[in-house]
Amino acid sequence: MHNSPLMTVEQHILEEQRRRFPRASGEFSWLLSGITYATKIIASQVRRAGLVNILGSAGQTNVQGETQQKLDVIANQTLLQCLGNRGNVAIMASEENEEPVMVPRDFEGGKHVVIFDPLDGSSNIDVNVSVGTIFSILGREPGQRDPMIDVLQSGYRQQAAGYVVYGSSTMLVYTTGNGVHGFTLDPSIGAYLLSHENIQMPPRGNTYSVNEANTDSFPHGYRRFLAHLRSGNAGRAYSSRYIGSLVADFHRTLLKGGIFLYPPTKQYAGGKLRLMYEANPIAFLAEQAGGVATDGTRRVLEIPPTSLHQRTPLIAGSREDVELLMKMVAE
Ligand code: P6P
Repeated sequence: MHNSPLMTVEQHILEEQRRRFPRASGEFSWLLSGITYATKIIASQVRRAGLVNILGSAGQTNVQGETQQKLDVIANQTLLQCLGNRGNVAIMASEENEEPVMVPRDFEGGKHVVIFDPLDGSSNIDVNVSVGTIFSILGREPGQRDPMIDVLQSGYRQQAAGYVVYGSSTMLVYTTGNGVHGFTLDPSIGAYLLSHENIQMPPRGNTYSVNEANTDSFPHGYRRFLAHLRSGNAGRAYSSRYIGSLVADFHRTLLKGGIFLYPPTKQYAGGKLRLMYEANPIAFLAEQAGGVATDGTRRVLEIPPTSLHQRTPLIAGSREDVELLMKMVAE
């Protein structure tokens, strides 16, 4: 039983920054508190989605050509507002915006770029399935230049990354390159409290997570790998778990081990998931928790970005499971 109150995420971020950068000004912590604040607002909207009739599409379509759910729009606007007033964010890039958004007042001096998927898996909202917010924070040298130079940085350059999963509880999971830590929102006090310190992914799991409806169009190595897991000759029995919401599927993989896969398919020959605001943050977390994240052949964090909304295959999970997949894909 804790004899002192659990640590809040803001305290944790501040202490982590001070430990690593003794002269830290706290400005990075201030930036991250913009994300925690925005996600508390989003959580309150998600929790009431069925009650205030904000379900159903906003009648608009986003850059992905998908019908925007009203909550998508609300989540996106909330993040843009909460991050736009931090004073140290120069550029924001969102799944919901075709182009990056420059913060007029801080574009000159801002030292950070924040890239996010405001409400990933939003098509699941109407059926009350967990959805999530995914974010990635990059550094930039202050100064005027093409914002795409600052945005299109490889994943290994991320300063921080994380997600909030709006599930049976609301949980924030983040890393600044010093391990992965989880915080559960206590709605009674509106604070994210440390609940999962230094999350480590088991070296091998017993769950695979993939949309099996696409199996016939997966490259051969993927089909061999999945058949091997199902064969009973994999040394342990595997279960299949797939929610169709990346944050929820990865969160389970992070905590329990196993492997999440979104391979190339007939419809998405280059993969469906987005590199900059889905695969890169997830890959940073996976590696920081002792796991592996690949596009099937190379490390996700080393994929050179060429456009903001580019897609990639994503396989992330326990080291032994992912390395076996990569071996079979290479054969
Ligand atoms: P499929 C949700 O739309 C999403 O972007 C991810 O959250 C999820 O992992 C994936 O797409 C599900 O795609 O083709 O299996 O429905």
